[in-house]
Amino acid sequence: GQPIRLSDYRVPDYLVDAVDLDIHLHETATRIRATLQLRPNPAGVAGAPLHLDGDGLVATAIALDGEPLPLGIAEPERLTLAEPPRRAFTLMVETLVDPSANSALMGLYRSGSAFCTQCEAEGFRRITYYLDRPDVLSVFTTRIEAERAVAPVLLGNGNPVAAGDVPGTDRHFAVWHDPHPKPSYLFAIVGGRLDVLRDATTTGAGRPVDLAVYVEPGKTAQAAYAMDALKRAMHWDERVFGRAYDLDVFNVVAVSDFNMGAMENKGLNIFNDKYVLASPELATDADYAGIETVIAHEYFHNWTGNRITCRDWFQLSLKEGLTVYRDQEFSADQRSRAVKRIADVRALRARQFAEDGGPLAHSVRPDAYSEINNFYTATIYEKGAEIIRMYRTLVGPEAFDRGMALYFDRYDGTAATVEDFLGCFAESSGRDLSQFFRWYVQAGTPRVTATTRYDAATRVLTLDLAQDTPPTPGQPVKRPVVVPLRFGLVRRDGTEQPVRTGAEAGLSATEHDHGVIELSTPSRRLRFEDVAPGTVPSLLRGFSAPVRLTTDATDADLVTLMTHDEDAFNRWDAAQTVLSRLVLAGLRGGPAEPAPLRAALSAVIETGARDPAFAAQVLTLPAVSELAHEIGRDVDPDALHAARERVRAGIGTMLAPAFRAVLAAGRNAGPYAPDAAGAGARAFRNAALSLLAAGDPENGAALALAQFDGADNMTDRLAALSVLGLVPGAAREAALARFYSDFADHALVVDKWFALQAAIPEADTPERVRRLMEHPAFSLAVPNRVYALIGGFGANPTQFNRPDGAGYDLVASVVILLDGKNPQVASRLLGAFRSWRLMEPGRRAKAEAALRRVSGQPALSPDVKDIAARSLG
Ligand code: HT7
Ligand code: ZN
Repeated sequence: GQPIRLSDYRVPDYLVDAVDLDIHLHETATRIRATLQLRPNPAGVAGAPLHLDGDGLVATAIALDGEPLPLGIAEPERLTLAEPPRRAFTLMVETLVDPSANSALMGLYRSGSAFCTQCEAEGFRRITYYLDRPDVLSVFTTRIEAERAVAPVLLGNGNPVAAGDVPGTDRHFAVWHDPHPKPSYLFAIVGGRLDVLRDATTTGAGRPVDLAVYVEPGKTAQAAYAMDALKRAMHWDERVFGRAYDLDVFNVVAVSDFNMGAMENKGLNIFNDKYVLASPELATDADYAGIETVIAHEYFHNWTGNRITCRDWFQLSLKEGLTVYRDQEFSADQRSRAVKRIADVRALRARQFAEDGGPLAHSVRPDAYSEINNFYTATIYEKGAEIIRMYRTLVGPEAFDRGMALYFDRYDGTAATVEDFLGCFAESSGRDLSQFFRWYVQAGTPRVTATTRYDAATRVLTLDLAQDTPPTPGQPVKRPVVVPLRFGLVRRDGTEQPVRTGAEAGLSATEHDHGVIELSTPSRRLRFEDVAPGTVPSLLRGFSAPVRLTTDATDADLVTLMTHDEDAFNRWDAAQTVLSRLVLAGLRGGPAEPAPLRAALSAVIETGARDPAFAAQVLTLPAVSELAHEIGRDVDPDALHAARERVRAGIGTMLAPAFRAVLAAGRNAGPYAPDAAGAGARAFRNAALSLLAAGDPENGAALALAQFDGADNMTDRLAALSVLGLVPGAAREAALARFYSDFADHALVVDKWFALQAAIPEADTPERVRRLMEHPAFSLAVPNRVYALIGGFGANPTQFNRPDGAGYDLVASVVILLDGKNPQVASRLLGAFRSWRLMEPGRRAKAEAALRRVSGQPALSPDVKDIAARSLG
């Protein structure tokens, strides 16, 4: 269809004051009676026709103020009242839907034996006709009725107000009322046979809140960590942002069929069970961290998304970027702040920079879209979160806190825009933030270059900074953005060189006080006086802006930063830069010996006893996909992967004794606990194991096999299996077979087994993946299975990007096969092609042919059509 444009936004002509829903759940014929209290919007067009959105709906009855209307006014995609009353009126519509036939998992559908809903972005219109747009806020009351045996649990938004049996039948009902006006995308119900883990908390103001996590029967023990994370998130939001919960109950439901991670429906969060269920035997440390993050994220939406929602979907980052920022801060407070930052930046560079540098690049506030479901992206979420972090860096923590408080105060109960949000910080700081707004409207990752010149005679260090943003689709010309560069000067002896303010340095007093250079022009020169020889500027500390920074630092300078920088993020980043330089040098046929890093890496390993999580991050090289973006063109991923493995092998060999000592020391580790300390120690040992195995595969495989056999937790077991995964042979296949037979009953663990095999960098992997698609545990109908096996394969740099095109063909074929059933999952899989233009010409031609095969299919969904077209465009 036609793209939707921000410039076409108009206020709705009608408002809905109240919605009453009466839902009779049935596996194949659920009846929904919706009674809407409507009135003309004084700000809209008087006497305009009323168009309610539908998506594949069938109406069985319609009445206006109690008078029946002809069913002909309802088509599958819309219901029209040509001349609605010019006063408040009541519209009743009855629809009939088949949840069992709903394979797209949008609207009302079945997951296992439960009924559940997913309404964001436009799923409510698959349940009933409605003004399905986020700026229409209404008070919802929902009555749900079902056979008691089919659905003993009946949940809705808000507070429970009534429940009971339907006399003379085997049916029962529950009534839920949500006093907070909300848009339809936050509506939800759940019905089914579910077990529940209960708990309770009290807000600072004394409101008691009943908490519940609903899971498939028999799994409540696996919900304990999610419940714990929920309570911590609730307390944190009160303490840090002053936001308290606002209902009597908070329910979380875990389902196994879900297109994304989770959904923040008011008072009734629905989760992909992957982000709820955990036990030491079945979940890894990364899974636990993911649960903590996603539970917090959905809970935090209660204020950033629900109480204050988005005026339209162009404002999606208003809630998503801000809520990601909040969950990142929460996790940073729960764990190591530096390590959390490193992990977030690694993910940002891998996913968001890749998106921003390819054909799917779009701005954080797009001005047009053809399929909103395709805009739940790393740019909206992660780059959006970086923008929030930059506000804080620029205006300082106090003005940031005042701006947030102003936002909550002023916009509570409304549907807001990113301009509204920015206005709060302009007001709280007294600053003009109009140039800063470019971060929302300009796509692409800005490049910042730093060039230094040191004059030994005058002891003056000159720093020249420059910025530019490469063109992105539809935005050929870019303007300079405001780049906050947190910085310091590190002397060769490790001490911090004091920085002076004043005209000679070119730094403003604010910049000096904040320790932040604001680069808002194409270039800028700074002069630092009385600087000791060998002093290195440390720029972009804490990754203070989402940019690609290139400096003229020598390897020795980087080792200085790696060893001495007071900023842990930059210590890590300096190491990453040296390591990626090594890989790229090896790729060009030059020497790629890690010897110059021996002392610095040894020191990292030594400090690993104190900060193992940080050490593990230093010992993990940039991913092939990240290195590919650094190279920028004509990439041969086989050669790149091989060069990266050679560097890993070199480090593994050079530091083998130290790594063996790390492994030996870990043998006495106590019982498993999913806390930051335990997770850090395991990450460190497993990084050591992985590098040892890179240096000496035979010995590494033996060590990995021993760890695989002896592990008492999934983290160590899976880490060992992935090391084995890189060593072809019978031992690997036997371990894989044993892993499957031990965990065949645990679908989320079987997903790890699928993903691990899909990641094997060997020529027969496509064949293996095709075979696994026939495995009884695989199903194209379950998003988690598809993401694990096909999504996992799409992230395999050498096999997805095979020179013969077989990898591209495999993913393209699955996309085509899946599109008719679940367009959202199909279009996410197609995202694997986001970096195809980086490849050398042979691969590029194969990728393009596969994309053309997809785009040439008849009857494609809007989701896949949009991604295919933009990928080729
Ligand atoms: N706000 C939620 C988005 C979401 C979603 C969007 C489209 C299709 C299915 C979906 N499930 C969840 C998730 C979040 O950011 O919290
Ligand atoms: Zn979200």
